[in-house]
Amino acid sequence: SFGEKKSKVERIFELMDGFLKNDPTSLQNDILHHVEYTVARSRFSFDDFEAYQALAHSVRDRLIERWHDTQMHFKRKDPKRIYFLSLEFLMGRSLSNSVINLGIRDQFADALSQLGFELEVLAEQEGDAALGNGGLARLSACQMDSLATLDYPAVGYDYANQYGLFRQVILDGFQHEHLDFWLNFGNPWEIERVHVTYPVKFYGTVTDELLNEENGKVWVPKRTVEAVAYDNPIPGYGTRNTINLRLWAAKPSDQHNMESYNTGDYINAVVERQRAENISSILYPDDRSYQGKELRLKQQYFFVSASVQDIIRRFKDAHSTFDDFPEKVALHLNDTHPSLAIAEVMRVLVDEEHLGWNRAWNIICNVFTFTTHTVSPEGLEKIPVDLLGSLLPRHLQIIYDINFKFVEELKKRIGLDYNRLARMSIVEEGAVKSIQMANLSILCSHTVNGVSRVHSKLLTTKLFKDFYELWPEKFQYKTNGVTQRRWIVVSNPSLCALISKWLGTEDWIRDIDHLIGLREHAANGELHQEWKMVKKVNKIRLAEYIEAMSGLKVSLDAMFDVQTKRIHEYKRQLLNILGIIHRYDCIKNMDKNDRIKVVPRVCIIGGKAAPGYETAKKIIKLCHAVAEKINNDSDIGDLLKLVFIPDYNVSVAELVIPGADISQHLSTAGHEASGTGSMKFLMNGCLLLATVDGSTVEIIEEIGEDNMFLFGAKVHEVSALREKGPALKVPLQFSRVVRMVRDGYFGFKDYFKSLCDNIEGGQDYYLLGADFTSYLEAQAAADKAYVDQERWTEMSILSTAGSGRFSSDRTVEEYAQKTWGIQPCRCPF
Ligand code: 475
Repeated sequence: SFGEKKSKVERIFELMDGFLKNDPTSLQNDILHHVEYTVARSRFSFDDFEAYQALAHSVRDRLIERWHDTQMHFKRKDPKRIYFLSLEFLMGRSLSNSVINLGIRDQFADALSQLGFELEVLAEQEGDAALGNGGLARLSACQMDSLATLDYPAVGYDYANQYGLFRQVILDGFQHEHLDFWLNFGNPWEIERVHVTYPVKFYGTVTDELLNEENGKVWVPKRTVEAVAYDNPIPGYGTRNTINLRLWAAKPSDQHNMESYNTGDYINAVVERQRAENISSILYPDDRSYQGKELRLKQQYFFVSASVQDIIRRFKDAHSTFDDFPEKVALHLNDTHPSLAIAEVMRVLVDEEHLGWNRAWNIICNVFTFTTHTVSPEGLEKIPVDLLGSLLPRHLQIIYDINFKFVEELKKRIGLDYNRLARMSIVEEGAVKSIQMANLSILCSHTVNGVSRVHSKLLTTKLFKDFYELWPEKFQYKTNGVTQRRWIVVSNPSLCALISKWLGTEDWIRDIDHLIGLREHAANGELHQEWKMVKKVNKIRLAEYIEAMSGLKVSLDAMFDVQTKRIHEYKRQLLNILGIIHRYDCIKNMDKNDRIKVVPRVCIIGGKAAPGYETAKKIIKLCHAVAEKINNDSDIGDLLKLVFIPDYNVSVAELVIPGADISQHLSTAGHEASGTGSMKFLMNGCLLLATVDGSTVEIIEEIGEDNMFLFGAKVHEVSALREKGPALKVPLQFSRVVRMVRDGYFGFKDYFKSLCDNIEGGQDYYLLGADFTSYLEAQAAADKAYVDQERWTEMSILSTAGSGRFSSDRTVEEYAQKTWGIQPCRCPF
């Protein structure tokens, strides 16, 4: 009866009221409870790792509570949701971020200290969730944090990799890739949902049988894999909202390969079943090239299919017709990697929901949005038709049908310009006939985004010019941003406290516009003192890390000069190393009086190379070879040191970035779509030495040229320089340092030969020689500025003060309004 029900509900709420209190005793109770019953260690003896696990579970409980409230609230309000599909999320660690966003950091710290533990020490026990490669993947993570904080009804989707990005181990200066067993000790931040599963189907044939007059077809798949949901709650800051990152793990399906069982081949059937799990076992460690590998395609379809089923199930729970699907659903393609979702939604609507082609197509064109992170045509994803046709025969048909209608329409609009038709066609007729996923994504998305202004210009004038001319209104750009929660509050607590003190408020953590208020104090001597102290604290932390890692002692008086990011020729770590060789060479040739004037430097380089990228691996080796020489030269002492930081990942970045005085962003102009590392350094009061590329253009507008060190050819100058080929003049200093490498001054003469060949004799595609002089000038300007510590500190304060525009809160707000058409949906407290 109703009365009984009501009392049951009341009882439940009464009980829940007693849960999860945040006073020290309750927190300690919770932690000990998890030590005893979750981790199953004795409360009389548990180490830091076990304490971390128990702590993590206590935090997780609090996340789950808010997660439930948020999901219930979304369900009730049924707002338009943004579904963020991305093959990569580089989340890093969760503990510190969670307790800060939940607003219970200090309470936990107190509770732990009474138990004899330090929150910071326990936080170090956590492994990184490295489900991604580089910029694109970390951007997804920052955007999730902003979506949660700004109360947007968002869900992130990806597959659950068992091994994240490889762990980089350096042996004798060479990179080795080791498996990252990050899940071996369990992952308290994810919640297994054994009841949320969907079958994902592969292979097979499409019958000719028509389902209806509008081309619905029957696909008879041959293999089925089960997708099981793993939910990762993402808490917002200053809100109860906690959104979901849902990752799909592949499990063998009951229907899987039944035939083998029936033929009595039991062992093979079991082995075969194991293979299903391979789909979600590994992350492709390459962040540029596409090799058309079947496993990669399987991963893409696997996560896309499960996500689409989940999205449609949720929609159908609340709606009886698909007509309002576009009012309730925004589907975002984070690069082309998830773009099979287009064909999958089309397939479900036509073949399973029987909407008919035109109605389905109309829906498609109103729900998809797309962001590309690429600048070069070689970076565009192409899937060989043979591969797609064998794995997903029905999807290939659908893509062909979409293309046929598109090309017919196009002919009417642009006439029989066959070159242009071929460029725009989704199907590329080449040596290997393939599907151009970018063309598919542009055609089917109502909004196409670049990630900075320069990038957008390149897209509309070069890469996607043909499409831009057809649909200029589709093209937008949103300059990337990063979250100040992770990149200041979590990673730099001293700076966080200092900013709040001088602004007189913590509001900037949620509303970044306040940060600009620091500008008026930029010349204040008292702030300078405190600002320098904070930098020093962070430099000490970094210096201790360097010493623990490499045994190298570095001087805190030196300028800490950092370049950390994936290793790529276009990012020109080689230019940095050649600059360091030049600096070394100059110091060696100086007399005593001049040496006194040298500004001491600690040059720090870090980043992973894709395992198959030989040139990038040689650059890592060269860095070590040069470091070996310089660091062991007693003649040089503290004037110059070079350190390679291995295994650069999110948690290493959290340590390195706050400790940097200056950071380098050296991409040849026109090659970095945006760059987001620079924004993190900027927030941490680190000066930038950079080319005018990617989002540096916008950074200049905020910080001012006078407060940065800019150099190098501009985007519009690059092609003319390249055309000069061998006639391009390079400075003597450049030839001299390259010769040192060539002649074996740092050893490994033969091994480094190709690196030298790549940048000399008209081969210098990335223009290291052409930019060398202005690079050295920018470095000299930095040295000069560093001598005047007050001026330097002012520039540092102005860097932080001007970094507000580069918060992912601003980026996400723009996406919400101009691309996704979504509204905040705040969970009441
Ligand atoms: C850009 N990764 C940065 C950043 O927009 C930009 C590609 C293929 C497969 C796996 N990963 C990738 C990228 O393309 C990538 O990380 N791109 C980067 O995206 C965010 O700031 O300039 O290079």
